Amino acid sequence: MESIQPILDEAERAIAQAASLAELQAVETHYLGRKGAIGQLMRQLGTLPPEQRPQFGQQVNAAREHLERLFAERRAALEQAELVQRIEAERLDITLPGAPMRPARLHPLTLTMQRVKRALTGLGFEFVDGYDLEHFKYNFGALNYPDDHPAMDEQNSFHIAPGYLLRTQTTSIQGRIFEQLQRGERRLPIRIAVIGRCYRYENVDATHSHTFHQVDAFMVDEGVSMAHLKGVLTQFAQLMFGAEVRVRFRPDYFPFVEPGVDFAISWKGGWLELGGAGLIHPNILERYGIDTERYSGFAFGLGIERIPMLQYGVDDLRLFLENDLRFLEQFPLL
Ligand code: FA5
Repeated sequence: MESIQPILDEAERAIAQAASLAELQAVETHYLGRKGAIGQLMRQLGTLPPEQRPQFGQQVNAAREHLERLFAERRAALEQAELVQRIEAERLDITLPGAPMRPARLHPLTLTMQRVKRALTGLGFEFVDGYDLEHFKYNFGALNYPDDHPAMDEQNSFHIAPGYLLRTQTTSIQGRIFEQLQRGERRLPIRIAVIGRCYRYENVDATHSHTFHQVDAFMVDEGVSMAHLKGVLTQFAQLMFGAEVRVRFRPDYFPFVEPGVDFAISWKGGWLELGGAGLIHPNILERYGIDTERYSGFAFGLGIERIPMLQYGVDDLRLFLENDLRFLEQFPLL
């Protein structure tokens, strides 16, 4: 018992001081392992006189069981402590704010085009998709441009391949629609509109860009006159700019209309040109087999960029193309 008690005392201290499961494991190996202190005591058994052996054996076994219990208790306590620690370390604070969601907004040109579409749809026009990459024949040929007409130089264009260019005007939809009429895919009367990008090889400045947007609309029916054109554009202007707005039409020339006008709205004491308009040239209607004794049509084409420039007081059209967030973030959230 004299040789056992000091080992027991020492082991109890070591167990109590073990601060982690790994440490406890090392202590356990030291005392209870195959070459441990208790094992060594057992090996002393053979050196004792036979009459002392049973008692010594019992005492060593009792010491081992005592230590085994202490180890089990300490292990349970350490496991519990480590669990608590891990739960604490992995704790989620569900009151923390989430990752910020950046609310979206529409580009000012998109907002404007949505409004234009709504206004013209309300006035009875059907929007169709045109083509950014267009045949020369639709962009110019179908629109009554004579082969050597200087207008084709005026609208310096981006030629992509022989016979193809980036459309310079959304008016290029007309020939396609008239062909659909000829093929019997549509029937008169028609009221068609198209909105989208146009491209011109042009010097860029505060009001002109190589890439910009237009909306075109045209109508063919019996007895369509300039009065209808003026009525539609007046209503359109009021829907877009408010009931107070006034409209102005002045004679202008485009090969595809006769008579042709330019169209302006009153703005801050002056007039602001939005685009061109007129009655569809009879040459075009006849070319597509439409009886001009019976039918006539009007057409207009307007630049889109001007509209948000007015409404938001933007003085440089290039801002719409540059996608500078400091500019775009000033527009309303969705
Ligand atoms: C036309 O493009 C004709 N197709 C309009 C038309 C249609 C007339 C139907 C008659 C019947 P114009 O080249 O003037 O016309 O352009 C119309 C509008 O597009 C201009 O008033 C302007 O607002 C806008 N626009 C033209 N070029 C540019 C440009 N480089 N940058 C920004 N806007 C432009």
